[in-house]
Amino acid sequence: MRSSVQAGDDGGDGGAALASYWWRPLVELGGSEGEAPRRRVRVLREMERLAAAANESLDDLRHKLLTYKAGDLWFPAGGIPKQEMDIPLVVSVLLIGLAGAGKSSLVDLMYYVLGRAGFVPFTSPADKDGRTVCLEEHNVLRSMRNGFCVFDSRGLDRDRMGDGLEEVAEWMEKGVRHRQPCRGASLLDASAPAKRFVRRRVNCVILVANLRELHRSLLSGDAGPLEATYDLVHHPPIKINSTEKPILVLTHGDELSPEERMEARVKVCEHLGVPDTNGVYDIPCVNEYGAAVDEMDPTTAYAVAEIILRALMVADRSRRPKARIKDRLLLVLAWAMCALSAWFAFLSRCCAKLGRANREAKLRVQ
Ligand SMILES: Nc1nc2c(ncn2[C@@H]2O[C@H](COP(=O)(O)OP(=O)(O)OP(=O)(O)O)[C@@H](O)[C@H]2O)c(=O)[nH]1
Ligand SMILES: [Mg+2]
Repeated sequence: MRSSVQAGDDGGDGGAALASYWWRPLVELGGSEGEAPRRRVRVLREMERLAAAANESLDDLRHKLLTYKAGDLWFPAGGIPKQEMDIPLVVSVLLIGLAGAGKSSLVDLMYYVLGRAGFVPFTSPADKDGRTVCLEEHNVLRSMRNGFCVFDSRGLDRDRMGDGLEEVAEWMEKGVRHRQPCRGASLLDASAPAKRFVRRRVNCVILVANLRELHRSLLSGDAGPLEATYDLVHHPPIKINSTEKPILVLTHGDELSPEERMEARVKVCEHLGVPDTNGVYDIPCVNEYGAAVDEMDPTTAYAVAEIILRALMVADRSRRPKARIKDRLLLVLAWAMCALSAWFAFLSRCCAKLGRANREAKLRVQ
């Protein structure tokens, strides 16, 4: 991967550079037209930041991820040392979104950007329509020293959102496991559930949404995709902590014109009630030839690496202190006291009943 591409440098391949720096024509226009000029300027600045960072520090960021160990991004707060925090060996990041949003393509892109791309793609098991059928754990760094994994999931169906949200809540509560079948996938498509794989607690959620579909939804008045995405963004179980907004990845932006792409991002973020730059990324997962975006687009490569870093930060910063033996004993004691009081309540009820029956028998004899 080439990380030294100059921002705005055509490099002899005008088409690729145009796709990589799609927002540049809007900068030249001044970026102040439209309904929300300030928002547009913020997005333009954010794109320039990513382009500049890709130029300067993509390799550093990649190295940081390659050498990451769970807990590296934790920082001390509350006077509790790191060894007393509940830090798992492997941090788990879960990708969720509607069907066809681009989750599996994003996983592929992560392999391209962070690992060594191979001839065989790393996509998750899919059915005949290309839809993922089970949760799939990916070691996107392809390294045994890896401190995190990414779970790909089957997209939720818009017309069965209630069911989908319930399944997401289950993943968040009970954890996720490699090859765990997803709801809605036919059993024939799903591989046999592998009970031996480790169940992992989800430490961060990345929400993937199709920007082109949301843009259409805005224009056509069919609010379905927007509402379904809104429900997912604000689904309480996916909140890792109360202040953090979910990381939002907008895909399929390459299928819109620069003007539409900018307008869609600003309006979609407004509609979803999320900031339009902080924690939101516009990532084309495949290029115009249907191939994964690689060194032709350093801005996207950097954004992919930053998404993972952000997810790991969220995961490491939401650690809780380990339960101490004293706390566990107190918990056991509390349960024992509850059980004892329930037992005495039961006994007193029985005695009261017996006493009443006895009194009635005596009255009858008299
Ligand atoms: N042009 C373009 N196509 C994309 C992009 N992301 C994904 N696609 C295409 O969209 C289709 C669906 O992508 P997937 O990655 O399979 O979507 P998914 O979210 O995994 O879908 P499910 O497994 O059904 O939930 C594929 O044909 C991809 O090549 C993108 O950013 N731009
Ligand atoms: Mg998929």
